[in-house]
Amino acid sequence: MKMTFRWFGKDDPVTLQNIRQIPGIYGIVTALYDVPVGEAWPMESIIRLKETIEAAGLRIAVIESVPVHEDIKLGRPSRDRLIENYSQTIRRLGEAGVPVICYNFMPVFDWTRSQLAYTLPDGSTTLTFEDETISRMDPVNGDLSLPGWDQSYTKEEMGQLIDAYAEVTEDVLWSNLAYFLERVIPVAEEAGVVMSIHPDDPPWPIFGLPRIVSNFSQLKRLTEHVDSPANGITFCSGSLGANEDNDLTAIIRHFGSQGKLHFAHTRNILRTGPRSFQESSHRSSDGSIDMVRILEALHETGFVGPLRPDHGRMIWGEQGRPGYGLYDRALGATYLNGIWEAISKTRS
Ligand code: DNO
Repeated sequence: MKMTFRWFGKDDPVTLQNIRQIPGIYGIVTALYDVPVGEAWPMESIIRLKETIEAAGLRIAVIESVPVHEDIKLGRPSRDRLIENYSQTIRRLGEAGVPVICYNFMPVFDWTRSQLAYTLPDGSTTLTFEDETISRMDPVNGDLSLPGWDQSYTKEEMGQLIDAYAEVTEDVLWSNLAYFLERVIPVAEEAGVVMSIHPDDPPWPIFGLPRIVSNFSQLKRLTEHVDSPANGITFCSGSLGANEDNDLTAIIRHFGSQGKLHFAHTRNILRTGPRSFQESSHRSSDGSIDMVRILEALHETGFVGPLRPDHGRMIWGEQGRPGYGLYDRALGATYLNGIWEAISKTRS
């Protein structure tokens, strides 16, 4: 396992120097944030990013994400040109030595929460998801705040996109994903990069939009559709773990033993009711997920890929990007490194 840390580029209040001082950090998980979705990433910008990170004594371990344009998910005629641009980005990232690309196939919304700063009893704040609140929200006319990810469209465009998905059933979305994979996976193979799909967060449909990457059988179906080590998954304990029917260690063992688990997000959540959860600290006893079991399963499958702590609470008065402050994620990295060291020394 290689411990990594997400960095949102030069505008991130968390600096590369901050990250380098966290014990045991191997590399950075990052992206280019100024390229419009759908365009090929310029080689010079990729090289500049790489040099910036290497100058800080670190390396790019994963690109998270190269976003998939909505027209590809919708299966619109422009998808062929957009997939060609995507393929160009894959080739360039391969050329720059990037080993893993993380992406998702969630219509319109990437990760979504009902509250971004819910106050816990200890005074820290955290992200929460409550189904009841979400189902009352109107994403276009209401005050839904969208965390972390690129807000590249206006509310009006969002409304039009949501309407466009009225025709897109799960089956249609699935065939659009299949179409995408059939074209980009051979490119990734040739470029020496692995594609690593991130599961839906949360792992169920929201706002009436279909979601098809939420459980074991869906992950299995998509990885088998183009059966290649380059067509793998990002295991995310917090996303998949929000549904208690997902057997997390079975998922790790299955994809890990096939060499298709390329990246791990290991965070904890506390399930608070049906389709509802709070993000807790990484510590097992603060949430519903047993981190020791997760890391043991990864260790057993011989996982050597990148892993990162994921969303942290806001603690010690830190202000910043929801879920992506420095302190609680750094505690998470240290905790996870400690568990890994203990497992490594007690088993071999
Ligand atoms: C949330 C992240 C996601 C993830 C994308 C991958 O914090 O895990 O935004 O980066 O879904 O494409």
